Amino acid sequence: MPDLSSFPITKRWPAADPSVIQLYSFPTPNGVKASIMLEETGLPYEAHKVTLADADVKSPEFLSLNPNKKIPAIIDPNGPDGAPIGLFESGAILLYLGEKTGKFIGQTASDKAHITQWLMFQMGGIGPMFGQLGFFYKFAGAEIDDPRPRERYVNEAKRLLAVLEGQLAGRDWIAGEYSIADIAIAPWLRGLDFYEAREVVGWDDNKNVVAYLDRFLARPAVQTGLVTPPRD
Ligand SMILES: N[C@@H](CCC(=O)N[C@@H](CS)C(=O)NCC(=O)O)C(=O)O
Repeated sequence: MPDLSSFPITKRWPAADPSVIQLYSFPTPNGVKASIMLEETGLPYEAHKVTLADADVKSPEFLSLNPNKKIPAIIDPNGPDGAPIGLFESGAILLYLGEKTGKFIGQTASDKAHITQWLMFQMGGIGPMFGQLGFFYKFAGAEIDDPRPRERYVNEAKRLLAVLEGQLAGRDWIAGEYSIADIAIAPWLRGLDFYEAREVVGWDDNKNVVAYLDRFLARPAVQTGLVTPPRD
């Protein structure tokens, strides 16, 4: 049985079964990328709820695994070289689990490169820009009188949606086959609804994107991943 005692996070969130992947997460657009990927690959795992409250995500135990203090993070007891490995950053987790299983990362070198390209488009573009949109449109930033931050992120979200709309013309999935790029992108599209920002970004004008999100949400693994770990 693998020994995870060298990971201080396991003191606060103990592993019931240390032989399976330990997921530390909350069902947010970044968090569900990891749970959806674990569901899609069929890898055995155990999910621990780490809320966004400072007492959880900024606790010393959590930051022992992720010094950046953000979910998701994982420990794989059966890491490369037979040793346990801890990982944070949702994009890195998707790539790692993809490489581990050979699933959803493409078969040819060019497929892999394109899937990675769209994964990076989400990590560097959609995630940060939609996140700022949520802040300035719905959350604390909505109280700021200066309209420029809101306008900037609304326009940037519209621009990114248009990129997706074009790429999805004639394609079911962003890089051809269903991949980690879709697992990264689609939860953020769903997030626009949570931010109550669909109308302001012209969601309904992007027919390919609308159909794409429906297709994604219909997958059984996605439905389970979206509620793992449960909020309550
Ligand atoms: N680039 C990181 C971002 C992770 C992230 O922003 N996580 C948010 C939830 S979606 C979080 O933990 N927020 C808590 C906080 O900022 O205090 C990743 O993709 O894993």
